[in-house]
Amino acid sequence: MSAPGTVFLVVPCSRESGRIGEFLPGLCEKLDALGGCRVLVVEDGSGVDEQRRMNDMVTVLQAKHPVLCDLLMLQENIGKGGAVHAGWARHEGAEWLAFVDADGSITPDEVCRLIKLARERGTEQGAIFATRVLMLGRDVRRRFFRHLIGRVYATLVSWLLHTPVYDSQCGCKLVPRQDFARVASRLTITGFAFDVQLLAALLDAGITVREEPIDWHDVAGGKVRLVCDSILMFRDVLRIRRLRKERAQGRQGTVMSS
Ligand SMILES: Nc1nc2c(ncn2[C@@H]2O[C@H](COP(=O)(O)OP(=O)(O)O)[C@@H](O)[C@H]2O)c(=O)[nH]1
Ligand SMILES: [Mg+2]
Repeated sequence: MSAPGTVFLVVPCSRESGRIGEFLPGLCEKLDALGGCRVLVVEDGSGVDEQRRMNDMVTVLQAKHPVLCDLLMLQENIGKGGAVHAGWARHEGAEWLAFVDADGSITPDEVCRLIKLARERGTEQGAIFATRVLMLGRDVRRRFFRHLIGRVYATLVSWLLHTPVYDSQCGCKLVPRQDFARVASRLTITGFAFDVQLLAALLDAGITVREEPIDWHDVAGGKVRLVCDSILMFRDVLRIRRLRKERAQGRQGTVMSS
């Protein structure tokens, strides 16, 4: 699948058999029609029963949708970031690596729109990060408290990493595979802050990242625990900042000693 514009789209899933049924069939239908895409659902450590339900669902859909790969089942829970990275490692030679959340907060039509945009721009224009901006012409429906926490987090990320990103956490991103390959060995965060590290690593490697406003609606049943996961994500941002500083100092040392 190495033709220009091909997309390998991972759907990370943790106990999603209840929600993904509303999203995956429509996504597969749209992407089959669009062409040049593969979809890989990654399920890690949600237990035997849940994995069987997911596997049954994927098997049934595969009969109708060539776009859908076999379910990737991992026994241990490795976090959203770990699941995306594990999925991307099976990229089948696609030009673009992408992920989208399983809950349908971003509709299949919006996923298609982003893929078309990536194809129009080409990989030379770098990665595309979806972003939730309440603005004319876009339909963003979020619960007030979630929106608030999201804005605080995004602002902290911008300050701490000196990176004017509006929304690092939105659940759909597309990255040229060649660009990802350049930074993959630096990506150590496997939890919900993995996208922040991906962003920082791409920018540090001189790769362009563009944010693209999308339509979004909150879907009930989210797995992010607002207090506990926010603390973990904040800790991870501090870790990313420290690793970045150490790398920059290391680079300076190399330049000075040469
Ligand atoms: N594979 C995997 N996916 C995860 C994990 N944690 C969250 N996800 C997925 O990440 C996506 C975003 O999570 P979600 O619960 O919608 O986040 P929220 O809406 O912000 O609470 C969903 O597709 C989840 O199933 C995990 O540990 N492993
Ligand atoms: Mg969600």
